[in-house]
Parts: sequence; structure tokens; C-alpha cells
Amino acid sequence: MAELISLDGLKGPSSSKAMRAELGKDGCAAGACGAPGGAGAMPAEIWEKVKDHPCYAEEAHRYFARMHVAVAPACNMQCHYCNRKFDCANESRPGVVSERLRPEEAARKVVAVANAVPQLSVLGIAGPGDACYDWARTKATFEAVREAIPDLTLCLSTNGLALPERVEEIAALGIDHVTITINMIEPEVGARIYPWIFHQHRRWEGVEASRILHERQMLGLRMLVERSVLVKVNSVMIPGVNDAHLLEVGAAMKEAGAFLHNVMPLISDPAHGTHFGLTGQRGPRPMELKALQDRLGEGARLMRHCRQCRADAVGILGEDRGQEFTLGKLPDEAAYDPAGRAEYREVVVRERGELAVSRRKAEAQLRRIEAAPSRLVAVASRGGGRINQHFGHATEFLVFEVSAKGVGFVGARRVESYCKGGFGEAEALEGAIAALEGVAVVLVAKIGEAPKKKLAAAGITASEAHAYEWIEAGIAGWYAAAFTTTSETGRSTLKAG
Ligand code: CLF
Ligand code: SF4
Repeated sequence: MAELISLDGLKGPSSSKAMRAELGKDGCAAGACGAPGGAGAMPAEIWEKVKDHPCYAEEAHRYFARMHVAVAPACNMQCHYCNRKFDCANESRPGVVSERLRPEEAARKVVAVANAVPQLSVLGIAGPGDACYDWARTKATFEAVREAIPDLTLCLSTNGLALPERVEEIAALGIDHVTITINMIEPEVGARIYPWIFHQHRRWEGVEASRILHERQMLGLRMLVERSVLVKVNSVMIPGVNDAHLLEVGAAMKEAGAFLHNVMPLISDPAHGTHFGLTGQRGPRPMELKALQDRLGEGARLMRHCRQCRADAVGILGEDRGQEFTLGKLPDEAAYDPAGRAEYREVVVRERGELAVSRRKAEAQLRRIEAAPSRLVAVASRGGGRINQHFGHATEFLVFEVSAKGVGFVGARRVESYCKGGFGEAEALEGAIAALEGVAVVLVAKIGEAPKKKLAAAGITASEAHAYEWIEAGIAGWYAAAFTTTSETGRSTLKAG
């Protein structure tokens, strides 16, 4: 467990040099991406709080990992997208169940992960029920971890119903980041999402239940903001139920002082046994989600890189190393060794400097293009902010929108990897093509001729021309080549496209 791990999650040697070298190599771990913000986009004291939090900062999730411990199984309400046999679907994918831990087991696991995964910066409790309702276990876990690893950021996710009575203790524990799942501000909309809640020792149903929930969520949100806790609001986009309404939700959250809004697609499948899954309620298509996010993003800070991770997830967002740290694999006891995490942070400071230079160059290159339509570009990346993954190994593609104004992150599109034991699987390729809806080009480290042809038939170009480049630089390079002719005068002219 003591072995250090390189920047992109691959096991590797412990020196900084070796960690940096790992950035350019290829492998099979999952990737990373970007979201809004960054130093300069917010006050320095806020940036200090979010710069290493993979969910709260634009670039932090390229470098930093979170882990969840599933210590809070009890829940005080029912959501139509949740099957209570599994974990809280407000923060994790439905249909996935995690290993439940006692607080002392959770603390032991956090120390083991911190010793083995130097990227670790955040401990989150996201269920598997509700962290505020199952408060005794949540609090005991946070206290034990705070004592063992004082500099680990503590993070909590809740449905908000029991939040107001926990706010004082949350602030006292030094929990700076709280997520509330808010899917509605109109109780009539809520009645189509929540059949019941349990509050003040009794069960409430229908519109009345959603009215209480809404009031408690807003009260908890305002109380946290008053105490300078950064609040992220998660909203599940449910087509035909709350999709249009989420514009009002977004405006209300901004007005109430939420730091970040994260709109996640409903994942609905009859096999998950949820009400929505069994009644045929569909989730949004990627371009429907993008259209809503684009409207919500006008004037608000929006998270677009959520991976709807498990309640026992470990690693960089998009990868799941939880199975390496199940209870049976943990050492009986281990002291925390801070050396690996400290050394890794020095590597990240240098990497961020190089990334900033690369971004400025990309922006300058794009500014020289006079007028061209925007394009969606997908990237296969296994982390570190580079185009460094084979098409067939990707379990997600990072989608960016590029225009002369710059490169902006759109979201991660999850896929089944195409390459299985050295062979391509036709069904997985069809799934990838569907997930790449709206995308003009996919930039990869490598791709075989057969998938390249299939993608071309679907109108998607696949290119290895920017392999191992920084993502923004590669995208800018592709866009400049696609839309401009070489300029001898310093001015670029538009190509057909
Ligand atoms: Fe975990 Fe959530 Fe904290 Fe992040 S996850 S409790 S804020 S540390 Fe992040 Fe995962 Fe999305 Fe959640 S990607 S599901 S937003
Ligand atoms: Fe399920 Fe979470 Fe909703 Fe409770 S709050 S019903 S655990 S999704």
C-alpha cells in the first residue's frame, strides 16, 4: 500500500521526475476534463478553498482525487429515481451498491488510501442514504478522519431535509463544501419526483411533502452560505418533469448564494427497479443536457464534469479504484504518512504552470481565426490534461466546444470501452457513436482503421495528429487547421467547413 502513484493514477515510482514522466505515457485508467472558474475567476480566498477540490474547481479534477466512504445508510425520504436497495442516487449512479462501513473502519480506509493515492485531496460522505439524517455515523467518521489527516478537505452531500439542524456542527467540524440535491422550487413539480418524506416523526406525502422539503433545503442553503460554507447544488434533469423548471431552480440557487450548480442526467433503467425506470421515464440525451447547461451557464457557475460516482468511489473523477480498497484488503492498522501527498502537490504546481502557458498559446492561436462556426471536439484522455488514450480503451470521452473565442468544457460522455481483449466490439462502437452525438472530431492517442471508418460513416472524424498534446493545445491546433489557411500576412482566412 505504501507505493506512490503517478499523476494519472498509474502505479509508478515515487520521485517527482518519475511522476511527471508518467503524464505522457499511455495506459488504461480513466481520464479527466475541465469546468468553469480558475485562479482569477474568483476571489483569492475562495480559490484557495476550491483549487484542490476535484468537483469544485475547473482544473482540479485533472490532478486530484476524491474518495467516498459509505457510512450513512439511513434515509428520510423517497426519490422516484432511487431504489433503496442501492446507494443514494442523488450523488451516485443508481444500480450500484457499495460496502457499508462503520466510522472506525472508514477512518482506517481513508488512511490506507491517503498512503497509497497521493492525488487524494477530499473525503466525501454521500450516503449510501442521507449523510445529515444518519448524522451520528457521519459526524464520527469526519471527526476520526480530521484527527488522522488534518489537511484533508471534508465534503458532504445531502438531500437537505435534515440539513438545518446540522449546520452548526457542519461549520464546527470545518466542513467547507456541502452539496444539496435540489430538483425543484415548485412543490407541484416536486410531487412528481418525491412520493414521501419523513419529517418530525411522521410521514408526509404529495405536494405538502415537497413544500416542506423545499423550505428545509432553502433554509439549510442560506444558513450554510451565512457561515461561508461553499454550497454546490446538484439537480437531476428529468425530461418532461423538471427540465424546463431547472432554469428557475438555477436562478433561485444563484440568488440564494450557491457557489456552483451541477445538473446531472437522470439515469433510468428498468433493471434498477426505480419508479422512473419501471414506468418508462427516460433520461435526457447528451445534446438535451448540453442545451440546458448552456442556458443555465449564462451568468452562473456551472459544473459540467460530474461523473455521478459511487458512494464508495476512490480516485480521480471518472476512474473507480474502490475495489482496490475493500475492507478485506486494508491493513489492520497503518499510520498516515504525509510524504507522498506533499511531494505530489509540488508536481501539480509545476504542471499547472505548464498548463497555463499551453492554454494562453491555444487562446492566442484561436484569436487569429476571424470567424468560424463553433465545433464539438471529443478527446480520449486518461488524465493529466493530455490527449493520451487509445480510442478503444476509453470508458468516457471528454467533450469540448471550440470557437475563435476559446475552448470550453461541455461534459464527459460515458461509453463502454470498444477494445475487449484485443478485439473490437461492434455493439460498444455503436454505443460510442451514439454518445458522440453532435461531435465533429475525436482526438485520440491511437485508433484502428475499422473504428475510424465506422466513425467517418457517422460523420465523425478521428485523428491521432494531436496525440500526447495538452488538450486545449490539441483542440486549438485541430480547429486552426480545419478552419484557416496558412497565413503569410499574419491574418487567417476561413476554409470551407
Ligand atoms: Fe464527493 Fe460530491 Fe464531495 Fe465531490 S462527488 S461528495 S462534491 S467529493 Fe463530484 Fe462525484 Fe459528481 Fe458528486 S463527481 S457525483 S459532484
Ligand atoms: Fe435514495 Fe438519496 Fe433519494 Fe434517499 S435521498 S431516496 S438515498 S436518492
